[in-house]
Amino acid sequence: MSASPPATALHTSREVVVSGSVKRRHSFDLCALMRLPTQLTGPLDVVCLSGRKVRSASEYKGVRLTALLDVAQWHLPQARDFTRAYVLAQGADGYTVMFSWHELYNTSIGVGALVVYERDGRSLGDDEGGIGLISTGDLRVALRRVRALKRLTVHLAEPSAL
Ligand SMILES: Nc1nc2c(c(=O)[nH]1)N[C@H]1C(S)=C(S)[C@@H](COP(=O)(O)O)O[C@H]1N2
Ligand SMILES: [Mo]
Repeated sequence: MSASPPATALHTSREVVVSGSVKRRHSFDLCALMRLPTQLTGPLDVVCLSGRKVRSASEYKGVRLTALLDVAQWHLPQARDFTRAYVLAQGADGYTVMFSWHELYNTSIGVGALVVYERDGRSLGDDEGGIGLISTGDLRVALRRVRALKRLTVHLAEPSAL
């Protein structure tokens, strides 16, 4: 009889891979994340689209999403490619959310978009998905809170022909 891995192991992340339109594909484990400048969220209500409060946390600890992207470096060959650049953040279960270059570097959303590894002073366990993402500047924080963050993929949106 083959033992299947526990369900939690399939939905947890110990490493985030940054790929796509980047100069250097890069993978960040917990040690690599801890070497980047630390950010704290402060007290936070995690509210879903319905307005339901999923949880309150006194504090998440992590690093800015832009810090990871800056290590990998956006590959933007043409002048003004940044205006159509975006990143998809994907969880182990395929849950995917999007941030545009503009949101991250040209609005305050980028300041609060964090890759997190600790909550209320304790590292995020496998039951909580391990490494995650949270966008503290969102009105409904639960939606761009990605559990078990596995991949960040940089894309350039294709404009349609005129
Ligand atoms: N990987 C992943 N993250 C996810 C989701 C999901 O389905 N998969 N659902 C989102 C939604 S709709 C909600 S309400 C919250 C629930 O947060 P919790 O699992 O921390 O309670 O997770 C968000 N993050
Ligand atoms: Mo939700």
